Amino acid sequence: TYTPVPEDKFSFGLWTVQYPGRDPFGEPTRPAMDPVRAVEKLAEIGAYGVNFHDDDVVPFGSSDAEREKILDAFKKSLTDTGMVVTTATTNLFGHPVFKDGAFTSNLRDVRRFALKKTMRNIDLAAELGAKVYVAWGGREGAESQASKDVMVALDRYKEAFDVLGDYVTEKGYDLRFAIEPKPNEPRGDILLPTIGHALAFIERLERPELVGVNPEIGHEEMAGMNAAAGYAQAMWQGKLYHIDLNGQNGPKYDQDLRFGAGNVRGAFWIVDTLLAGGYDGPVHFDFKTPRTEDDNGVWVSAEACMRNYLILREKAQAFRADPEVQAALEASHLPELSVPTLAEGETWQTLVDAADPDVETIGARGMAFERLDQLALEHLYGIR
Ligand code: 3MF
Ligand code: MG
Ligand code: MG
Ligand code: MG
Repeated sequence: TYTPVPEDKFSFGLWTVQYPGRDPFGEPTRPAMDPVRAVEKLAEIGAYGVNFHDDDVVPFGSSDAEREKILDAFKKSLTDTGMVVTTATTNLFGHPVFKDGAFTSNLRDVRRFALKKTMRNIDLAAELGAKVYVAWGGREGAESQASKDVMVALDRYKEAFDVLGDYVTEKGYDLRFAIEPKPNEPRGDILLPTIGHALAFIERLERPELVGVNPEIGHEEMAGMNAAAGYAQAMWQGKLYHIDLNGQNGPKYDQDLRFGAGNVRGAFWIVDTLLAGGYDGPVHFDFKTPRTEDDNGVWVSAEACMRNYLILREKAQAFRADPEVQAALEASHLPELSVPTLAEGETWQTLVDAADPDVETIGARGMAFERLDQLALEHLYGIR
């Protein structure tokens, strides 16, 4: 049991298993991993799809001939394994040219180059059948306030998504964008730091229907946010185009633990929220195996992401199916929240004219949320 099947739609960023363990304080502890090996091993452990940055597959600066050769081998590995390319993205943060950002760099040449680099990889993404193009604003931000005019930078950010929207539309690609918010790291502050900032920004674009969000659990927790609540709002707005699942222990550096590690309770509610909202996109993992591990540890960690999702899915389903939970939901008046505040035909005038409820009695009555939450914890702790 807890064995992934294709219907689970588990996918991984190539960069997750390729991460060699380099951090700001130390050299890599694992050798570089060829993308072909990453695809083959991911297929072997039961993943359904992959997602990649252009540079994960074709090193930055490769000649056209090198690029073609590498891509041939990569495409062959996809065909041989039956792995789906669910998503693709652009590395707009690695090369020093992007040290002040890409779409919002103060340097116009950099912004133009960033768009060109993105469009080139969009062509590949479309060719390989990806349906979502992720955009994490890696270095779109600043360390100091005067160095970035945020309002003007947002103009340039909007301009970039408007150009990319024109591009996919005019090329006839069946591709939507998903903005990935993050509060900080590698910049001191990053533009579009949370799900809410991104959702508000999207509404200012020329083609808002083409753009949604790709929230990462760890990024939201770095900002002290409740990731499950953010996922729920994104679904409510029809904008949860993709997800980055991983683990994080509260506001600190971007830990990228395997999914299910870190804030376990938060992970349970993420799965419950995705099931309740009917999310049917790829169940995608963006984690990093700690640099203490060798190659074997990488695959232990990758497999555990899927296993933990399946375990938590079973627990969330059992929680919802438990008659005691259903009674507790009832006792906590959850069904009543679904009833519109005004009845059919009522207006504000009805409320103005209405008699006040018995506020003392209502105020004295408990909501029974502790019982409900304890039931959830007991399902999670595995005693129910
Ligand atoms: C960084 C990230 C990124 C994005 C990726 C997809 C390297 O914290 O989460 O992973 O997920 O760039 O756009
Ligand atoms: Mg991340
Ligand atoms: Mg992260
Ligand atoms: Mg991510």
